[in-house]
Parts: sequence; structure tokens; C-alpha cells
Amino acid sequence: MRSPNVKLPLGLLSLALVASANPFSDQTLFVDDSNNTAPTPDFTQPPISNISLYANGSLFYQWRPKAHFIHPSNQLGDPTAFWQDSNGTSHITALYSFLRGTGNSSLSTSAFSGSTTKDFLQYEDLSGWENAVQMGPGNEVDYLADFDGGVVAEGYKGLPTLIWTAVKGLPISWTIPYKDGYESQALAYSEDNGVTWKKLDGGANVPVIPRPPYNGSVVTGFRDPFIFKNARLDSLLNINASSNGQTMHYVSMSSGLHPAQPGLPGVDFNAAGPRVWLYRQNTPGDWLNWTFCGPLLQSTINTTFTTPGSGWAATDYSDGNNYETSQVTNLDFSGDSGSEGTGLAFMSFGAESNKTLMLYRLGQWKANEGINTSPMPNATLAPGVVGSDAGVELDTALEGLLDWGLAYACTGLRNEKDKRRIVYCWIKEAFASQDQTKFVTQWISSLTLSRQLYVKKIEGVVNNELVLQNASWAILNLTSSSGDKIETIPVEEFKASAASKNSTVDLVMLGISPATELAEFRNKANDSSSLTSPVTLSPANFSGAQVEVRKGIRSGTSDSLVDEIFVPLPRHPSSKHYELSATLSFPASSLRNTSFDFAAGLSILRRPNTTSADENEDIAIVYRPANESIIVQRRTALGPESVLTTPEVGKLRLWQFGNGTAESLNMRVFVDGSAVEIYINDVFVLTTRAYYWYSDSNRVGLVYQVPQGAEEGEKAGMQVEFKNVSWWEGLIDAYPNRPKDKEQLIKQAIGYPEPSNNPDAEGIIYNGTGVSPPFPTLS
Ligand SMILES: *[C@@H]1O[C@H](CO)[C@@H](O)[C@H](O)[C@H]1NC(C)=O
Ligand SMILES: *[C@@H]1O[C@H](CO)[C@@H](O)[C@H](O)[C@H]1NC(C)=O
Ligand SMILES: *[C@@H]1O[C@H](CO)[C@@H](O)[C@H](O)[C@H]1NC(C)=O
Ligand SMILES: *[C@@H]1O[C@H](CO)[C@@H](O)[C@H](O)[C@H]1NC(C)=O
Ligand SMILES: *[C@@H]1O[C@H](CO)[C@@H](O)[C@H](O)[C@H]1NC(C)=O
Ligand SMILES: *[C@@H]1O[C@H](CO)[C@@H](O)[C@H](O)[C@H]1NC(C)=O
Ligand SMILES: *[C@@H]1O[C@H](CO)[C@@H](O)[C@H](O)[C@H]1NC(C)=O
Ligand SMILES: *[C@@H]1O[C@H](CO)[C@@H](O)[C@H](O)[C@H]1NC(C)=O
Ligand SMILES: *[C@@H]1O[C@H](CO)[C@@H](O)[C@H](O)[C@H]1NC(C)=O
Ligand SMILES: *[C@@H]1O[C@H](CO)[C@@H](O)[C@H](O)[C@H]1NC(C)=O
Ligand SMILES: *[C@@H]1O[C@H](CO)[C@@H](O)[C@H](O)[C@H]1NC(C)=O
Ligand SMILES: CC(=O)N[C@H]1CO[C@H](CO)[C@@H](O)[C@@H]1O
Repeated sequence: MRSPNVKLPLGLLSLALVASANPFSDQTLFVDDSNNTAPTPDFTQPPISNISLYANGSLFYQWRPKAHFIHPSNQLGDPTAFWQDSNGTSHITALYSFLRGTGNSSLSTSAFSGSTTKDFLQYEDLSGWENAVQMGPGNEVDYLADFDGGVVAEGYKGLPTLIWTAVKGLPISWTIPYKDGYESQALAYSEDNGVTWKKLDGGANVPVIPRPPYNGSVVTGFRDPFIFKNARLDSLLNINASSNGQTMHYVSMSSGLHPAQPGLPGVDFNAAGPRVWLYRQNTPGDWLNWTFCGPLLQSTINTTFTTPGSGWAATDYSDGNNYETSQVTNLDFSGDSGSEGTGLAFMSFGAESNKTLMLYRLGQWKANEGINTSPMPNATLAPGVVGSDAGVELDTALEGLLDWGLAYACTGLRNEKDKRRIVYCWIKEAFASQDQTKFVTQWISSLTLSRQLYVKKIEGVVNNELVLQNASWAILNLTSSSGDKIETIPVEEFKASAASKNSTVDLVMLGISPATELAEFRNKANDSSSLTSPVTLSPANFSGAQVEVRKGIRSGTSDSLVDEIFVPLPRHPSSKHYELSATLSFPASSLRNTSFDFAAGLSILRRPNTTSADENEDIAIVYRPANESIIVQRRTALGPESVLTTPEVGKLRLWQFGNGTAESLNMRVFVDGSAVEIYINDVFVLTTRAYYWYSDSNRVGLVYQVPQGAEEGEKAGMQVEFKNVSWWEGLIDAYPNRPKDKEQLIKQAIGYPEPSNNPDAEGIIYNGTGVSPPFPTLS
């Protein structure tokens, strides 16, 4: 859970609150803004410069996705608490709140709600689209908010069991001092297959992991418990999983340690930094007592695993200050091998810094000394903490970005039938002011489409300095790897080994692709079109026929202008809901070659060429071989007063093979309202928002760009071939059983996100209005 309360001063929380509402129902109090005289949008004319001045609800349909998960409350946060029933039904849940909360019941005052899916394409709201809610805050254990949790299908009393972060204090942020007990980990179980959750002892203050492991409020956060099983951890910890017929369950806790500063609690500077802690059950089958086993992942503050300056984890301080939303499993070449413990160890996590990123690592689990692994001066175990001197830690082989754009808080589950790792992320909005704009759209955020993760192997890569970095790939040890055993060679060891004399190497990296089920977008398309023969573009085409040329356009930032050739596809989709794919071949000699500069890719959501350059609009996704970057340029009619228009940038390497060829670039782009997801070569994903304006911004085509004025400079190695260019329009309605009319879908309710069907409602001690209860004394 990313706490958006970061900048809220503590004092604000206890202000007397104006709204009074029945917090137990989202039906009772409504706003009436039907009399407003604000303008309504005209999508054939330029927009007003500040979209938050349009009438409430007037942009409801404009950017709303069709195939993406959206919560019925219309305000959604982290995906969380995923699990799969033994019959193969998956539960996809997300934190939610209302657009119009009471008091402190803002985006950070979250509750749990979701749906089931059988195919990762279509969803059934768990208790209907009008009140699809499973559990909310307000009891003694969680009187302010509920943050992310993990679920197992058979846990406490053999029932579906949720362990989640119960919040008693806000704000929480890595940028401010922490207070022990603000976040504790509590347990709930379900007697109706996850439709509702019952908190332990009716919501009494009996968390199962009450406080951070160390005394003195030294942490930066302590949340997002993720429950998992792992045979490799069992063997490293000498746990006989089947001794009493029960499997050992582990919990990863996302956290970090503050460096001590004058007057502020913290630990020795060298011990500070983000952490994922490992907890295990005291004994398998005991869901109430957990043993602290030290760090599962630890980093020094503001550092990265990747080679500094390389950019493979975006920044040299990628891992920041505090980890969040971790998920843990093992992956192999076909998918999720967590239960078996084979393949490579996998973790993904958010890392908070001044550029918060969603990262992953692959490597090997190795035994460590648990609580003695990183002795921390000035940090002693807190009362009641059971510590173990046997733990497990990730020995990292590679690190990268799970998504280069706006997607965050990714989590996943194992699809047991075929052992695939299915993952979803939260797609944040990118409005200049979300709080100002959310009433104009009357909904914010969605989850991504379903993705699948595995270990990807690329064979026969030229062995040169390009592979010799700590990066988002690792060199496979061909001697020790076979079948489901995957071992990699650290860069320095490789340089000193006989293998370094080989002319090629095999690389492993994280495979990320759209879930195979998304093939239905093509099978069920209501229209589609393909480019019948390959097209090659180069600077020579600036003077050719059948192309449109624009000169001096923004490449995304105002200070770098480009000249562009556009080749429209013969037909374009008539809506903004489609998949587009293309294969681009760049000459091997253009890769990392800075003696000339160009970029090529696709342009989407593009208006017919108008006479006035100001009224053009398009989004372009281009690869720039000189610096191996993917750039998403957003030249929308809406400008920075309304939406973020800075380009999204990611890094992608096209590998060179021993036979002299280079990898081609295979792009799949999903456009679903404002949600745009770009998948490349099953190793790169960038999710962003495209806030197009005009109703006729529907063209798609090929683009080729050079720096402004450079089109005379044609050189060998500047030709790009496009082939397999196709689109499939329609996508699939994620909610066939929800109404389509916005009047039914817009919730004007004012309230606290407490569900009326909360089985713990009688123990509610705080409902979001008035001064919150005093913070309890930690025993
Ligand atoms: C919510 O709590 C406030 C303050 O304690 C109280 O005045 C109000 O009646 C409560 N609302 C409901 C619906 O119980
Ligand atoms: C839109 O809704 C918000 C929140 O209910 C309200 O404060 C605002 O006045 C409304 N705006 C208009 C133009 O009616
Ligand atoms: C599978 O389990 C879900 C609950 O997780 C239940 O709603 C559904 O009816 C079950 N389906 C079958 C075919 O048993
Ligand atoms: C830790 O405690 C020792 C004494 O116990 C003190 O000398 C040292 O300055 C402390 N370090 C920090 C970072 O607070
Ligand atoms: C780490 O980086 C953050 C910005 O992301 C900064 O605020 C903080 O002071 C840095 N911490 C240290 C110890 O350098
Ligand atoms: C924080 O942000 C600035 C500006 O974007 C950047 O240059 C700096 O290195 C960042 N990181 C840290 C750790 O402060
Ligand atoms: C590869 O694995 C083998 C077998 O475990 C080991 O002997 C060898 O040192 C490894 N190679 C490198 C370069 O580390
Ligand atoms: C060198 O490459 C060959 C062919 O891929 C492979 O069989 C061999 O194991 C490699 N040598 C080392 C030392 O890795
Ligand atoms: C496209 O429009 C621009 C002005 O916006 C104009 O300069 C250019 O010639 C047009 N190109 C075509 C092919 O119509
Ligand atoms: C846009 O309008 C809102 C609502 O009046 C206002 O609060 C905000 O400051 C405006 N934004 C800009 C960039 O002018
Ligand atoms: C070159 O090698 C790569 C990787 O082994 C292979 O995929 C590709 O088909 C080969 N190309 C040619 C032209 O042989
Ligand atoms: C061994 C142990 O610590 N058992 C405890 C597990 O949790 C329950 C409920 O909190 C306690 O009553 C036990 O003593």
C-alpha cells in the first residue's frame, strides 16, 4: 500500500469534520451537483485548458476502459489478497474507497473488495456491482484503514484466511518518523468463500504480528504481508513440511530502517535501508504465532543492484528507502515453481524514493543467520517477538523494472492448473490534479490486464562487454543448469572463468507477457486489419510520396523537437479499444550507434492531419536505437495544466546473436480508453495513460523520426523494416453483468468505505467522522 497521505500534517487528521454521514452504507447520503453550470465537453473542438472546470461526470465515458478491472466504488488502489479456490476460481481484489469520503476517509482509508474470475478476462463482482465489498476498517484492530494483505485458500480452521495490515495511525510515510503499532498485521477468515471476511475475535485488538520486529520506531513502514509456501525455503530451514500433515507458510513483510538522525529514531547508518522481512509460522498449521527470521531482502539506502549509470533499474538509487507490496515465489522457464522451490527465486516490490519504482529481482535463496544476519546497533527485538537464528535471504542475480510506466503495487497468484504466475498491477492516473479532476470523470484508476511471469532464456548472444553488467539479465551456467535447475554466473566470476572464452552466452531474464487468455481479444475482435506487405522507412522517405510529414514536433519534452514521417495504416479502428501489434527490425549497426540518431515505432490515437498544427494529436511509441530507449510521446490536445505530458521512457536491449543478426522488436500494444499497455519481446512492459481528446483521434500507423532538420543525413544502417502490423478492435467487456449506463455506475455517495455487509460491524468503534480513538498502548 502506498500511503498517499504523505504530505498530510498530523494535525489535520483530528480537525472537526463537516460531513456527517452514515458510514455503514454507501447508499444513504448523496451529493446533488445536477444544478451546476459548468461547461460540458465538445470532443470536436479544442478542450478548455483546465479540465477540472468541466461538469462533474461529463468525462465519465471519455477514458473509461472496457477490458480492465475497475472497482464499483469508482476509486481503486492496490491489487491485493489474490487467491485461487481449489476449483480454479481466482479471487482478484483491490483496495477501494469512495471518491467522496468523510473526514480522513480519503484514498488512504481503504477497504477490501473484488471479484472472481475464471479466465483473467471477465469478472463477477463478489456481492453484486452495487455493493461489492468484502471487508472494511473501523474495528478496534483497524479503526483507521485496511492496507494490503495476503490470502491462502486453506488456513485458519481450514478456511480461506487473510492476513492484512490493520491501520491505527496515519499519516505513514518513509519521509517522516514512524510510530510502532500504526501498522499491525491482523487475521480474518471467510466462511462464505471470500464474499465476506470475519476478523479474529470480532475485530478486537489482537493482531497476529502486532508491531515491527525492533524497538524504538526505527522502521520506515511495516505492511503488506504476503503469504506463500516454498519448498526451497523449507529445505534451507530444515523444515519437514509434512511432519504433521501441514505445510509451512511464510509471510514477507515490506519495510525499511531509518538512519538515525539527531532527535529522530533510527539505526546505524550502514544498517539503514529498505527491507523485506521473513516470518514463518511457529509450527506449520498455527496461524496465530509467527517467528521473525530476519531479512529476506536487504539493501543499503538509495542504492541499486544494477551497475551504476547503466539504467537497467531506471536509477542508481532504485531501491530507495522503503519496500512495499512484495510478492515472493520461484519461477522457472514455464511459470511459477514456488511450491516446488525449483528454477530461480523471485521477488517483486515497490521501492519508495523520490522516484518510486516497481522492481523485481531473480536469484537464489540462501540460508542465513536469521535475526543475527544484520546486527543492528541501537535496534533490539521488541517485546513478544519470537526470533530465529535461521533465516533465508535472496542472493540477487538480476534486477529490473516490472513496469516502466505508471503501473505499481503489482501482485499475483499461481494458476494451479498450469502453474502460471498471473500478475496484475494498479494503473495510477496522471492528471495534473487528481483531486480536482476525479469528480469530472467520477472514477479513478483501474488494474492492468492480466500478465504472466516466467524465466525467459535467450540463447546464442554474442559474448562481449554488453553482457558484463549487473543488470536485468544474468549469464546462464550451462554446466550446472539442466531441466528445472537454473543457475547463473555472477559477472566477476564469469570474467575469470573458462566460459568467458566462449564466443556466445545464454542469458536468463524475467519473462513478462500478456496472459495467454488475452488471445481472445483477437479471436473475438469485431474488426481487424493488417498491413499486407512489409514497409521500410528511412530518411529518404521524407521526400517520398504516400507519407505525411510533420516538422519540429515535440518528442515529448518541449526542448527536443523531431521531424516525423507518418505512414497511416489503410484502415483504422473506429473506437479506442483495441490491440495493435508490429514487428520492427533495426539494423544491428544502428544499436548503440551514436554517430546518427533516429527513432521508429507506432503512432496511435492520431487525428486526421489538420491544417492547424495546434489541433493535431497523437501518442507515439518509438524505439531509439542510439540509446536503447523506448519513448512514449504524448502530444495530446490536453496540456500540462490538465494532464502529465512528459514522455514515458524505458530501456530495452535488442541482443546481437553469434550469427550476426540482431533481435527484432515485437510490440503488442493494448489501448483501452486511457489505459495503454505496451509489451515488448516478453521482457519489457510500460503502462501509461493516454488522455486523448478528439473523437476522431483514431488513426494508427508507422512513424520514423529524426532530430529536427536532420533528414538529409541518410546513412547506411538507418532503415527500419515494419512487418506483421495488425490491429484487432473490440477487446472483451470485463463486466458483462454490470450496467453500462453511467447514471447507474456513478456513485454519488458520501461515506466511509465500511461495507454494510461487514460481519464485524457491531464491533465498529470509529466510522470516519470526528476525532479518531486514542492510540492503544503497546504491551
Ligand atoms: C459516526 O461517529 C460519529 C462520532 O462518533 C457519530 O456522531 C455518528 O452518529 C456516527 N455515525 C453513525 C452512522 O453511527
Ligand atoms: C463536483 O463534485 C464535488 C464533490 O461532490 C463538488 O464539491 C463540486 O461542487 C461539484 N462540481 C460542480 C461543478 O458541480
Ligand atoms: C468455485 O468456488 C467459488 C468460490 O471460490 C464458488 O463461488 C463457485 O461456485 C465454485 N464453482 C464450482 C463449479 O464449484
Ligand atoms: C548506538 O548506541 C551507542 C551506545 O549504545 C551510541 O554510541 C551510538 O551513537 C548509537 N548509534 C546511533 C546511530 O544512534
Ligand atoms: C535517499 O533519497 C531520498 C530521496 O529519494 C532522500 O530524501 C534521502 O535523504 C536519501 N537518504 C540518504 C541517507 O541519502
Ligand atoms: C532525487 O531527485 C533528483 C532530481 O530528480 C535526483 O537528481 C536525485 O539523484 C534523486 N535521488 C536521491 C537519492 O536523492
Ligand atoms: C558452473 O557450475 C559448475 C557446477 O556447479 C561449477 O563448477 C562452475 O564453477 C560454474 N561456473 C562458473 C563460471 O561459475
Ligand atoms: C561454451 O559454450 C558451449 C556451447 O554453448 C557449452 O556447451 C559450454 O558449456 C560452454 N563452456 C562453458 C565453460 O560454459
Ligand atoms: C499535414 O498537416 C501539416 C500542417 O498541420 C501540413 O504542413 C502537412 O503538409 C500536412 N501533410 C499532409 C500529407 O497532408
Ligand atoms: C484548475 O481548476 C481548479 C478548480 O477550479 C483549480 O483548483 C486549479 O488550480 C486549476 N488548475 C490550474 C493549473 O489552473
Ligand atoms: C541467428 O541466431 C538466433 C539465435 O540463435 C536465431 O533465433 C536466428 O534465427 C538466427 N538467424 C539466422 C539468420 O540464422
Ligand atoms: C506458542 C505460542 O506462542 N502460542 C500462542 C499462540 O497464540 C495464541 C493466541 O494469541 C496464544 O494463546 C498462544 O500462547
